[in-house]
Amino acid sequence: MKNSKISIIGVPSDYGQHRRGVDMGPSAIRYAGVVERLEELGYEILDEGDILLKRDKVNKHEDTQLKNFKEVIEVSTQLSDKVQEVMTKGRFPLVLGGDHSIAIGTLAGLGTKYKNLGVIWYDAHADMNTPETSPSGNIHGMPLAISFGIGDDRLVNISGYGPKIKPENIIIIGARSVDPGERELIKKHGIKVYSMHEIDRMGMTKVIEETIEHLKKQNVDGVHLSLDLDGIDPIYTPGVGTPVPGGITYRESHLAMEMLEEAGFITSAEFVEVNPILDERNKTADVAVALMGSLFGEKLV
Ligand code: EXY
Ligand code: MN
Ligand code: MN
Ligand code: MN
Repeated sequence: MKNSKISIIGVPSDYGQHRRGVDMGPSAIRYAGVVERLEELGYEILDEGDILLKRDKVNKHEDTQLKNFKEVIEVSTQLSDKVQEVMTKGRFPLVLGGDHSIAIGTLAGLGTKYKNLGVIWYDAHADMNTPETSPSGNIHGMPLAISFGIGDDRLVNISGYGPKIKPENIIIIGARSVDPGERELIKKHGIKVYSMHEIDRMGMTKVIEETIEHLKKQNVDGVHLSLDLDGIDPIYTPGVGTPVPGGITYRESHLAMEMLEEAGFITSAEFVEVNPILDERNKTADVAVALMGSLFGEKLV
């Protein structure tokens, strides 16, 4: 990684979905040794601590069917500010979730600096539902659509502007559970998707080569990796709220991280959906930290 200074931002939010426990994700990832692992690689790590959340969760539905709407707005706004502060200090933002709704805040922060940001969305899901198409009302199924301008205006305009990213700069890797409304948006906006079908067929090497090539062609000024641990097969990462079988393997994921590291263009990252309550002996947090090792340049020899 070009930037040798990393700031870790914990976001203990479970507001984007209905299962408790994912708010403990940042603790589980710290417990799995993220700071030590990255320090070992020579990075200067600053743990910025966690975004502070009021735990007065009452599931107010307000004027929307979106769950915990107000809380998600609050978390996103705080996180966006924190990401901006970290970038001002010249540091690499490494965000630990929390459910995937936190990406709304991460991207809101990043978009203030990067006007042509590339986004790699490593996930079993497309996270492109809208209030109209969502089968669940869970905001963690919506952050990607929100970030390119589709969804509730108040979420689209977090930090006073929107959209944050361009659909042509998005690449989804690992998709295998896509809702009908999401499929339509993917077609309408020409979003690049490498589903499990393409990964099986082309192999991860080609998938990442094409991803890098595409983002370079788009002339992106930064690349954000948003890695949902449910993108990986639940055999390896059982501690997630919405597991989907038939996912990316552990080895393929390491290869992907290593190739992204070699490309040298990742400027921020987030690791989300780690839920220690659903996990087996912190396996999922361990995988998250192992993948961070590869993303930040760990080599065997
Ligand atoms: N597509 C489903 C929904 O919108 O409710 C499931 C979404 C899961 C989203 C996650 C974590 O990536
Ligand atoms: Mn997701
Ligand atoms: Mn997912
Ligand atoms: Mn490796």
